[in-house]
Amino acid sequence: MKTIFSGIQPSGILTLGNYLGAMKHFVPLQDQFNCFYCIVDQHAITVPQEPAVLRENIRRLAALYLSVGLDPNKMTLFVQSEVPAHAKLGWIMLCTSYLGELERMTQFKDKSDGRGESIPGGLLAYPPLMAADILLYGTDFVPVGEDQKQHLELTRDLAARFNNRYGDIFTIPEVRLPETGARIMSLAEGTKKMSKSDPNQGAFISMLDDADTITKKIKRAQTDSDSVVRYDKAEKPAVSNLMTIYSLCSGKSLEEIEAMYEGKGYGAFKTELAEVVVETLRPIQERFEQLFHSSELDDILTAGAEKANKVANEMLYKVEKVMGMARL
Ligand code: ATP
Ligand code: LTN
Repeated sequence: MKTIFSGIQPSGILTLGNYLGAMKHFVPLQDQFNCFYCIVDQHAITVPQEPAVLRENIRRLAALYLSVGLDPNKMTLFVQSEVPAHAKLGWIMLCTSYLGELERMTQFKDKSDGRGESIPGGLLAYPPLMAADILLYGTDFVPVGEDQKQHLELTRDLAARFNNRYGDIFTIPEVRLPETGARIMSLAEGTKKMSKSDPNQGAFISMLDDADTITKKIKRAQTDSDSVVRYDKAEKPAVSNLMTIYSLCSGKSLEEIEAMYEGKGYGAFKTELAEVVVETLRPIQERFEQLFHSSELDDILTAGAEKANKVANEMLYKVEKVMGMARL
């Protein structure tokens, strides 16, 4: 059976972009693959986090993973910092990387922009840690949104570089992007990615927003002045983004949506879009409420870490052995 690995940062409450671009796709995979899904808290601390908030976000993310339909009997869910092999292989991968290739990463450039002399070193070291996450499990496929494609390419380069030097240790992983929804845009700016750490709360829909908030955010979402519900990514990025969200939440095609709102303007479109989004998130939010405070959640994470530690430690040992670090 082939192996899947993916991670999400507990750096805020997940957005509809995280759901449509990543999490939603994790669910059917659990029936066909050996899946590892990770709460990457060590990635989240590459920018400052408030301890109480981080703790809550880790738990929230764990509950959300399960609320969308991931089943602990079918996949392994765990917290990155509970599996020390990640940090250890992360260091080795950092030592395998070149400064030039790390500095070229778009996410590094975006997140370090405006920080002057105070760019956290972790932002630069982030992709080698991500490579370690993936390589520890002999991963074949990594389902992610489009923004992570570059990190996946680096992961492949690092794995190949290591294998060239030390022998065939790592599986070279492949990225799996969703056909649509790989890049859901901000509600405030149709050309910018929807991001959970956006300081403008109106720019994203959180998976835990209530119906009222969702409706308000969608009503205020950016559109354009021609009032035509038509999909045109270049000319009408904001409306096209809302249509993509509509399509992914309702199962209707973009053509059907265009036909439904022909001559009706944005008002009716936005009202019904809000309903479709609320209905998509409602069952997830109901399950979330039950899980968040349950001890079952702790048991699942404990069992997940145990299983992940076993697999990861085996790989780490192999790596350290070929490098001359493990005692024989
Ligand atoms: P942050 O804002 O803290 O950088 P993020 O919202 O980009 O976080 P991550 O935790 O880094 O979220 O990403 C989790 C997964 O969601 C990744 O697979 C990522 O590619 C995907 N993802 C994030 N934002 C979007 C988006 N706007 N559209 C589609 N997929 C997305
Ligand atoms: N870099 C990713 C989160 C992430 C990840 C991973 C995704 C960390 N480790 C391993 C896939 C596989 C992000 O910022 N979205």
